[in-house]
Parts: sequence; structure tokens; C-alpha cells
Amino acid sequence: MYSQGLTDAKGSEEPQELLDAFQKKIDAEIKIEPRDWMPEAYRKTLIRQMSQHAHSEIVGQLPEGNWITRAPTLKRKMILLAKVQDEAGHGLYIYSATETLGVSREQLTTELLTGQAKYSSIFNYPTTSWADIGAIGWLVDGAAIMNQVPLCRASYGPYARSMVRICKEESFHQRQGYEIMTVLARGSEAQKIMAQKALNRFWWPSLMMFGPSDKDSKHSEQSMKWKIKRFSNDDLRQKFIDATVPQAEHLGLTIPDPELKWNDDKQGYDHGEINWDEFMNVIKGHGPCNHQRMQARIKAHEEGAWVRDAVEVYQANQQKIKEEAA
Ligand code: FAQ
Repeated sequence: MYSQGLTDAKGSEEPQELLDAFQKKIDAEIKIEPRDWMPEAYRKTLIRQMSQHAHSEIVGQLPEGNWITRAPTLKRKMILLAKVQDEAGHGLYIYSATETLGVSREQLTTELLTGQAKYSSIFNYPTTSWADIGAIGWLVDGAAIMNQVPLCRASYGPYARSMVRICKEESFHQRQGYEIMTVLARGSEAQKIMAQKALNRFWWPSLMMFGPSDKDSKHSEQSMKWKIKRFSNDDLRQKFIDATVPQAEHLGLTIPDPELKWNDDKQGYDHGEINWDEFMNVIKGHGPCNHQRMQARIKAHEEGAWVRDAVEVYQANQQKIKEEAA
């Protein structure tokens, strides 16, 4: 819980009437817009979650980008290119939405590149076969949709609105991934094995995308009170499992969890223990590809310096022209 919920950016106390009026608005489902008064802790929570989300979209291009040059057909290559470009677009929408909270894109980028900001654990796993591209679309985009559809109703207007288009695109991504898995699962024995191995690799990391279990989630309670989050991490994870198990059965593939079992009482699946040590290790920067992902982003940023320089010179020239004309 945030103790800084009672103080503003300068450290002075936030008036109780304003805090009460703010919560009333949230409870009445009125969207909070950039110029509205908001508690400093609400603003900080949004910047944290939204920037982590935007970074995830940007870093999330890398595992699939790895297969663009090796896609099995021209059609698959075009689809994958379009998907990866969509992810870049998602990052840009969310960075723009985050900027409405008074933080610059430059600052957010610096936080990512210096390792101060997190991005989703899932993108620190390698993609070692073409089937991994199917598994990512099916499972990773599937998990992303489960998490992001409720975010279309987040209390902060710019975040909620950015999610609407993103969810539509993620839905296409999920279907293309499932279609790749369908072709492989109905293909040769070797292709079926490839699909099964990809499911084995991505199942548990996909479950970790929903975040720590509710008892260990430090932000959930307050974020749900503010209606940034509408469901807890465990609830969304459960929904994802319940939706995905029948899809795996349809493919004739086996979920790599011997403890997975339908529970009639809860009308959902019970599942085995998630390896939270592995999760913590990955989010602390020690996953299989953390180093590689950061190096790739740093390199891209350095190589893009000339574009930023060119934009600055262009803007200065435009300003000069304007001043001369005035
Ligand atoms: N990875 O108290 P909570 C995509 C951190 S989808 C890394 O439960 P919260 C699409 C959390 O930040 C992926 N860190 O936190 C795509 C916090 O750390 P902090 C991105 C994680 O915020 C598909 C600490 O653990 N989606 O990119 C993770 O209430 C294919 C405690 O956790 C979003 O970001 C994790 N998995 O709930 C792109 C969705 N989980 O900041 C390319 C928006 C937790 O205190 C290809 N975000 N942490 O140091 C959310 O819904 C929430 O932020 C959660 C975490 C649910 C992720």
C-alpha cells in the first residue's frame, strides 16, 4: 500500500476532500483524464505500470524478430513482419499515453536502457524453433489479451483508450499463432514434436506473465481500488488456463503440468506450483536472454541517434523559418 498516497509531488499533504472526491469519481466509473487532479501515488502507479507495459511491447519484438529472416514461407514472413510492427506500434501508443502523465519518452527510454525499469519476464526466453513463433502468438498474445481486455476499462482514459485498438490487434496475433500450431500439430511426426516442445517451453513462462500470486502482489489491492486493474493476477491466470486447456486438447498437445486437473467445484482447472524462484530470477535480470535483450535495445538506441539528431535540427530550422517570417 502507498503511504505516499497522502502526499503530493512536493511532499505536502494531499487534502482529504480531494482524495475523497477522486475515489468517488473512480467508484462512479468516470474516467480520469490528464488534466484532472489525481493523487500523486495514482500518477506514479500508472507511470510504473504503463511504462513497463510499453517497454514490454518494444522488447517483445525481439524474440519473434529473430525468426523474420527464417520464416518458412513468404506468406509467413509477411504475417510475422506485420505482427512485429504491430508490437512496435503498441509500444508507441502506450508511451504516448504515459507522456500525458507528465513524464518524457526520453526519461522512460533511459530507465529501460539503464535497467531501472522492468519489462515482461516472458521476453527473456529464447525462440529456438519456428514452432516457438506459433507458441508465442497462441500463448503469449493469448495471455496478453486476457490481461489487456479488462485494461480497456482502466480508470485512466488515455491508457484505456490505447488498449482498445491494441486488443483488436492482439486478437489477430493470437489467432495467427494458433493457426501455426494447428498446421504443425496436424503435420508430420517431427512437426508435432516441434509443436509439443514449444508448448513445453512457453507454458510456464506464459503463466508467469500474470505476475506474482495474489498473496505476494504488492500493488494489486490499491490498483484494484483505483480500478486500474479489474481482476487480480491469480484470477486472470485462472481464466487463461481455463480458456487454453481445451485449445491444447483440440491440437492434440499435452500441457506440461502433471497436476493439471478439472475441478468441478470451482468449475476451473487446478494446476501445479509455478516456479516463483525462476520468475524472480528473470525479473531481477538473470533470465536466459535478459543480457541479450538489453544489448539489442542499447545498440538500436545508439544506432538511431542520427534520427534523433536530424529531428532536432529539423525542428530548429522550422523554428528559425517561423521567426524569420514573423
Ligand atoms: N514480468 O504487485 P504486482 C505484451 C513486477 S504483454 C516482469 O503484481 P502489478 C504483448 C511488477 O512490475 C506483456 N515484472 O504488480 C506482446 C512489480 O514490480 P515493481 C506486458 C513483473 O503491476 C505479446 C512486481 O513484479 N503486459 O507485451 C511481472 O500490480 C507478444 C510486483 O507485482 C503488461 O505489462 C512480469 N510478468 O501487476 C508483445 C500489462 N509481473 O514495479 C510482443 C499491464 C509482475 O514494484 C509479443 N501490466 N511484475 O518493481 C499489468 O497488468 C500489471 O503490471 C501486471 C503486474 C499484471 C503485469
